[in-house]
Amino acid sequence: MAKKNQTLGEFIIENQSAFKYTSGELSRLINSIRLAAKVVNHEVNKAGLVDIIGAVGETNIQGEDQQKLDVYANDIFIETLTNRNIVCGIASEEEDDFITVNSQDENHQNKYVVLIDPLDGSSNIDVNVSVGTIFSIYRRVTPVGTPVQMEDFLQKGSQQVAAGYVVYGTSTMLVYTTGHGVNGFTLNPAIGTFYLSHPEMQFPEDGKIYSVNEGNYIHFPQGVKNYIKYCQEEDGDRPYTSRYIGSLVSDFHRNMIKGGIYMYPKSSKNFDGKLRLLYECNPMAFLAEQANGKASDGVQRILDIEPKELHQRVPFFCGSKNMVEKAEEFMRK
Ligand code: AHM
Ligand code: MG
Repeated sequence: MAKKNQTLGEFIIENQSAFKYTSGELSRLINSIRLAAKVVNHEVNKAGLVDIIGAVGETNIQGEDQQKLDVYANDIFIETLTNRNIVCGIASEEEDDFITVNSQDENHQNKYVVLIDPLDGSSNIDVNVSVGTIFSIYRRVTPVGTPVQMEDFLQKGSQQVAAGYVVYGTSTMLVYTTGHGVNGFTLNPAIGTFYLSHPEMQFPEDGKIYSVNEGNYIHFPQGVKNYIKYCQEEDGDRPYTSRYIGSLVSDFHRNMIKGGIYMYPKSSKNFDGKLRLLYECNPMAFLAEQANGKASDGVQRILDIEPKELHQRVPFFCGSKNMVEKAEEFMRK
């Protein structure tokens, strides 16, 4: 049972027995993500000081090279997961291929793979808007003791054992699920501890917010255009409010708390939409379903899609159940 003000560390230990396999490996893995999140948070918070501490590609006054934040976040997550010898493989938005974690001393004994988008929405960094990290965790399907294979990463979203995100916002939060609901933890930056602040998070069944990049409107399929017009019509609780940060994690987080739908449809410019199935849509879809919401590509449940490649893109409609169903209804017409 989630208790408010519990620390994330305590929560992980207390809930370990709820996992299907209780070797403690998944707990250690979530603990490493917690650690990497704190390190990245520290760096993200300094981003505005770029004129003072030096820009990307420059050497700062202490003689340190300044790195682009998405590259930095990628390195931190990979380093943390690799050094602690916890996973057998990692795939990242920042890497063309998956990384085999070569645990020589343990001979590929690790059972989990992690897929991450280390810094989603990173174009927002320059303007001091919230960004996030998204992660997705699976048990490998190939035998332990052998190097990890592509098929370990190309699993359907329904096979995820855990997923979550970190939002580096007005406060920094880590929100995750292991298939037993969704819990949100807020970082107290003064002491570097995450506390349970949002136990058992749920999407309201209905919402009043729609989030979509309307600049792409003329390129959207007719069903999507009609749904957007429906959102804008005066009728009952409509028109809805439009809110689009352009940072998936933040848009999702707000919609989960307030009720809403996030959409990144296909368009005549991007036939498969923009977002990546494995490390953006699947983890968000798992969280959405665990929080009583829904996620679809417009036709099909996201978590049922059979992945074909690591960086595959899919159209994405995610949020309050009744809103996603309504959008699907428009797209079927
Ligand atoms: P990124 O992984 O390159 O940061 O792109 C993903 C982001 C999402 O966070 C956001 O919702 C979307 O791209 C915004 O795209 P657009 O600017 O096309 O509306
Ligand atoms: Mg991304």
